[in-house]
Amino acid sequence: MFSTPHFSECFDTPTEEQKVDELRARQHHEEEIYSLPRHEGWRQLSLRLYKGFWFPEAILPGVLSLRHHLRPTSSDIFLVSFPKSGTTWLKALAFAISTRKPELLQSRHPQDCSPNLETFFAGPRVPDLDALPSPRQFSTHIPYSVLPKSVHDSPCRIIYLCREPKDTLVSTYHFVNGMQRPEAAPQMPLTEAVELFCKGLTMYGPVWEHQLEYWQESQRRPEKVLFLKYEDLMADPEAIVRRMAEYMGKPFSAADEMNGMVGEIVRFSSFEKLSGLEINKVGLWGKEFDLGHLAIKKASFFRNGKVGDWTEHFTAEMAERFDAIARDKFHQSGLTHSHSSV
Ligand code: PAP
Repeated sequence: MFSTPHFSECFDTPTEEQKVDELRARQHHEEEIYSLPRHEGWRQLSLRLYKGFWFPEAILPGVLSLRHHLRPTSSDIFLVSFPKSGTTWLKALAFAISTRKPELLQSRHPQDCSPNLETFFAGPRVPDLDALPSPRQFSTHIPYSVLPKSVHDSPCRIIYLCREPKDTLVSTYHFVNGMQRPEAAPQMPLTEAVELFCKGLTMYGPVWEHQLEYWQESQRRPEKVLFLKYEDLMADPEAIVRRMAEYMGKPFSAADEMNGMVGEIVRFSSFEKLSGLEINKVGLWGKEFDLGHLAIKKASFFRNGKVGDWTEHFTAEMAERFDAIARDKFHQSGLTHSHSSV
């Protein structure tokens, strides 16, 4: 039985000894982070290059910490995506599939249904994940090659949601320009966002390598990685929800089918439904993780939720630039993006 995770229970009051150990580990991580190449684009958002990918500097302590501390169990499910690829949707669906209570999404922001691991670990305390009820669902944006070996080696499962990078860029562009902090940073023009994104200089970028790593692992070990596409989810949500449920070890029973459970999960997780709820419209998200400077508006996880919105923003040259990179990077991998041509 899946019960509600209480993230606060993962942070007991530390002993003096724990405090000293955590402080030492933190200082050690900071030294390592400050030695990494740095870039400041995207409205002064500081990025660091770690193992071939650009991580937000504020999150990197969490990445280093969880690489050290994370001990997955075989029943854990990791919901993984490149930022702005539909993580919120994936979390809502996975939560509703697990609980079989999609109506609970009316009183809970989907981002609060499963902790983002690197954010969870980025604060001053190391969370005790054993306090979370099993089966646990986590989310992360960490590339496959940067996940700890414990995740690679464990029978835990990964669901990866991939989105057409042009739509991901447009979503990122609006998200970053909508951020309240840093207050002084000017709005960013789209041309500059495209330039940085194509060079991989974006949160967890480059997107193409990110997607390719999970794609290749899903081909090698389909039991380990279920590779889904935002566009397929939009085209036939019920079919994808059934695949997810099977993969999560929670297939729908004849009674579920009779009761219209699949349709209810799709309906309660839909953009239209979620974006209209007060709980998803008002207030800031992220405050509880002691990362106040990263707190973002809850509403900013819902913009318009469309496939192909890039056609409203891109010139033909921008689109060709993206498509040329995809052709080059995905060459002979079998990975393609649907709905990608102008
Ligand atoms: P994150 O990476 O910060 O967690 P994420 O949820 O991946 O954010 O990205 C938000 C995008 O998913 C937004 O896309 P857009 O800017 O192109 O509109 C958001 O609208 C979209 N999204 C959120 N919820 C849903 C949903 N239920 N169905 C479809 N798209 C959704």
